[in-house]
Amino acid sequence: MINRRKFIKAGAMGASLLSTADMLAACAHQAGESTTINKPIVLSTWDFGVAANQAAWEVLKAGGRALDAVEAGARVPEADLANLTVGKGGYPDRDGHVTLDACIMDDKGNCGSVAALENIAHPISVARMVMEKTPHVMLVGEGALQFAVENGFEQEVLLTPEGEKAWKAWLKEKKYEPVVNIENKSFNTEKLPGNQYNHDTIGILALDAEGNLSGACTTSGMAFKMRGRVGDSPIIGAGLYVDNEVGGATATGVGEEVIRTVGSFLVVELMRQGRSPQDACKEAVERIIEKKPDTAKQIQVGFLALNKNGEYGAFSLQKGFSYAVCDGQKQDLLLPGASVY
Ligand code: SD4
Repeated sequence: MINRRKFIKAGAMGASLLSTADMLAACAHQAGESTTINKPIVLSTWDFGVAANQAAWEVLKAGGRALDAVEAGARVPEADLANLTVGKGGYPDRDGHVTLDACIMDDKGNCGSVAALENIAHPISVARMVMEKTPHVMLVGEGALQFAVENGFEQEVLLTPEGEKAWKAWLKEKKYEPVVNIENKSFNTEKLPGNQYNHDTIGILALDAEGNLSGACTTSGMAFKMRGRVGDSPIIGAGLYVDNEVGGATATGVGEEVIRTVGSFLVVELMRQGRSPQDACKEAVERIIEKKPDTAKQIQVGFLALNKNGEYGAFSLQKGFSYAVCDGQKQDLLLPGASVY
């Protein structure tokens, strides 16, 4: 349950950080009124979140489950060959293999995950099957592939000619250096070796008409990563966390820093203590800066959060992070606050 006293305190202390919706909610709490729940609603990271939200919204507007909505949404960038950082068409690791990471979490605390999965275009659906058909949370590599094939997923080549070309160009210098704001469409990627896209992940959070939350996260990870490297995206608590009593959070950016700070779990726990979604995301970003100030200057990390009332917020290390929101009234692409770097 959201702690009322702390919620009000956060409203008073962090006024400049709060959205109008947060302020109204805080006032309503103060006056002892009940807060109107903004549902159904779906949020997704980055510009491509708009298309993902549209697919998720079809499920939500028909009264469907948040779990089905986030899976449907995540499958959109996974299938999009123009998306170089999620699913089929994702950039390969330094040895030329496209390896995918994904996880999903429902309103009952169930979760499923796959990491370093090859040859399967929809890792989010395999992750859901791990959740629903096995006693486990996570399957990796060969075992994840075996499980997927046994359950009817088709194997296919995920490396596209464009991905191969970029990888070969990257091999000339072999410089593994995450580039800040590479996701930003206005950034001139032509200047980078191998036209290098280093990161972009879809994290998607939904609250359905029944008031239940779910989330999904899927990625091909850092471009040209070391063979076997797994980022935060399939790690429950790092790339994604959902607690149906409180809210959900997801992360994007350099996964190592998100894992080190257990970022999404941290955001949800801060919301449990009464922080607004935006304030919780900001605190998680600040935790990364505190722990690794020098690294923080070089990288991008963004958090996105949704609470049980349908209030949402985001924050990133660097400017350039975007997220999409769809709640029936609006379908917006928003640019959240960023730290001062
Ligand atoms: C990773 N977090 O593998 C992912 C990459 C990402 O925006 O989110 N990029 O570390």
